[in-house]
Amino acid sequence: MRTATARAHPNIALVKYWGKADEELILPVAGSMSMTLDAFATTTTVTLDPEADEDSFVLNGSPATGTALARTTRFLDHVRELAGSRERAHVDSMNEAPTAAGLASSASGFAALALAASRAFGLALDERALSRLARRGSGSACRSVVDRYAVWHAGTDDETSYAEQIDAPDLRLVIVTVDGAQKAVSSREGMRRTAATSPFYDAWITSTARTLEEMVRACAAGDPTRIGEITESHALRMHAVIASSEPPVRYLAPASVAVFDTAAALRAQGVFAHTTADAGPNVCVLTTPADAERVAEAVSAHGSVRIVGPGPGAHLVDETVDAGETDGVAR
Ligand code: 2P0
Repeated sequence: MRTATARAHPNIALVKYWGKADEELILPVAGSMSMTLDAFATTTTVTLDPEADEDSFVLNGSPATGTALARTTRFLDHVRELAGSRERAHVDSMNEAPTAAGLASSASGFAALALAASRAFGLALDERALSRLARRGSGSACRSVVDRYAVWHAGTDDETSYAEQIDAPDLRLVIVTVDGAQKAVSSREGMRRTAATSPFYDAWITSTARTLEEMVRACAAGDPTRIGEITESHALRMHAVIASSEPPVRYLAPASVAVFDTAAALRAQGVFAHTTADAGPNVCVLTTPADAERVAEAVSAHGSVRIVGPGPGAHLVDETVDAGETDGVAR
């Protein structure tokens, strides 16, 4: 029996991904940049089952059905194609992120699944190939393959669209959970709507490409202040282009906006605090290790807080191949 277990963490983009150039391959309209977190891991075990006619998927102890199962099967189809296999698999996945934290589990989920499934099916992918594979499950998952900070190169085809590590100063994110409610419009649907209806979409694409170049320069220069400024501007720009869709989508709640204001007030006092938010009401404040506690205390009036830092990319936890099947036990 072949089985492999892998772990991966969510990531928070400091330059955002919003919009696809190719829905099937999940190629983005522009590159993005993120911090892989040191918390909220997904741990996934993939076990090949030569007897089974279908894949099965258990998420947090409950059998998944419908869209969740269909997306996993579709992803495993890519892995089978790469491995030249027709075997079905059982996937067991545990997610440490509280649903209410609003952290997209699709990034950690597909990064962990890409690694566990590729190993279970006997593939030894390098980081770039693994990032490309994870991207097929969910765009942002390609960044969770990478340690600490990642740049996702938009690319123009399957081979050229992948994430790789980038050096950046040691920073922290204060995650503020302001609202546990499910987001009104999924990222996937929100992206489609923005692309189809926003009059500002072309400007979003061209400006994001430039912003990413500027972010890469700020990282290379080790300039945390510029990294923070770009982070907040780009997040607000993403929310602006989303809000300009028809019918409009607005992800930020009043409490989310209050966090932006609190961080601005802290900045005026010399504290490092720059705010970002994804496709939901929860907010992250980028700060330094020295200022993290102070920021967390100030924004705790708006929700529950958790300080996180840069963490590891997808990694293998365990792997077993029965003796006799191939070359024995591999670790
Ligand atoms: C990001 N988000 O860069 C942006 C910012 C949400 C807001 O990547 O359709 O779940 O699976 O490729 O990766 C969320 O989008 O979308 C996302 P799909 P994904 O983190």
